[in-house]
Amino acid sequence: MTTTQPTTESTHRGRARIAEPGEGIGLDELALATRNHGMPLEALRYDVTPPGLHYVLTHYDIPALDPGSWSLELGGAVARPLRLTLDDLRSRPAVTSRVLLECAGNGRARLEPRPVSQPWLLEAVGTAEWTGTPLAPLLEEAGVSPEAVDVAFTGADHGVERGVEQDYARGLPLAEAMRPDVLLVWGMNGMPLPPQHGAPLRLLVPGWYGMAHVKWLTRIEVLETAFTGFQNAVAYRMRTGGDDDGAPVTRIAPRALLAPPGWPDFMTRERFVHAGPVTLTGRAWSGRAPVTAVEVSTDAGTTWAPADLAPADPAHPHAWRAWTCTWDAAPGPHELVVRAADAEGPQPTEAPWNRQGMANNLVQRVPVTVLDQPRGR
Ligand SMILES: Nc1nc2c(c(=O)[nH]1)N[C@H]1C(S)=C(S)[C@@H](COP(=O)(O)O)O[C@H]1N2
Ligand SMILES: [Mo]
Repeated sequence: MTTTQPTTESTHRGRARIAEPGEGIGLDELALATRNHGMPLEALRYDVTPPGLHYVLTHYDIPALDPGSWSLELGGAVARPLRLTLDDLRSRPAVTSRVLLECAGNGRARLEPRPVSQPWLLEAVGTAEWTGTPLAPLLEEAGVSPEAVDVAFTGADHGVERGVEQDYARGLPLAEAMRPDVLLVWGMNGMPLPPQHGAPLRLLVPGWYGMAHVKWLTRIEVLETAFTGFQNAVAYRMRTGGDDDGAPVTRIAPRALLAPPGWPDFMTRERFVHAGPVTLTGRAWSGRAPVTAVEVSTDAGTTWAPADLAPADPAHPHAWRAWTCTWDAAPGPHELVVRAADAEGPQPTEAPWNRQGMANNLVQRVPVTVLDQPRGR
């Protein structure tokens, strides 16, 4: 396997494609959508997303790795390079941490014009209990160079993206890699990490969008210069024009989601409820600052009412928080809208567009038809 080649805008062959006005989702996007599934929004009811309901995003193929012969290399600008087997890692102090993951492309499919990529609506999210060992003590044992700036994490998966052949790799600023809550993870929800979530070992960077949590880890490399691989320099940037560098995608922007109430139409997913009091529930989160409020509108955003937000749980600062409110539903069509705010501000009600459809935390809108006939079959 070749290692990741440093890539810049001028050396990669293809740019992310933007759909033509009115162009529907294509078979290429459908192929990605069937491989990379979202979390059904009714699963917002669980504090911890049950196995198989957590979203999955894999750029290339799930690699074939034998946990018995697998090992992790920790090298680069360190005094003492390390090679660690899974048993070596599991014999170290273990931590279990409840952490939400969200793909940076969540919400992409609703952008106009649509960036052609994994066409997420709003389901690219989940919360799991991850078990692993903190990374910082391993970096300390290896002896990080005082000149170090970034740490590069490379996965065993290999593919081509916009003409660039690569192993999936991401660079993380050293200060983030040294955070005590950054883990090397081998367990998920009390079970071994499943293949699709990065077995035998993945990185966990609480608060950051999904791309930072490198799966199928094989190599950690301390760097004295900024990492310039494709997934940092080209992908995962907030580009608006064709040539601007764009700010890097980092921490998760605030979002609230509503577990769609009532029952759906099979094809349109339109929702129906009976008139009367309806309990609305959902979750809210932010990776950049604590969530301060959740508001709900039942008239398409004209008026807003505060929801009851569960208090922050100090044991789980990077999990989502439940919210609830009661809606006195009158017969007729309604549009429910929810928005979260954190200390840095609320979710936008207009989509801020960028070329790759990254970090779009536009508010969720849920059309609901309220029926006045009594409940029955
Ligand atoms: N090695 C590797 N790590 C990866 C990816 C990948 O394609 N390869 N995808 C990333 C992206 S974009 C996301 S959103 C998360 C998804 O993690 P999950 O599939 O466990 O939900 O994994 C990240 N880690
Ligand atoms: Mo992602």
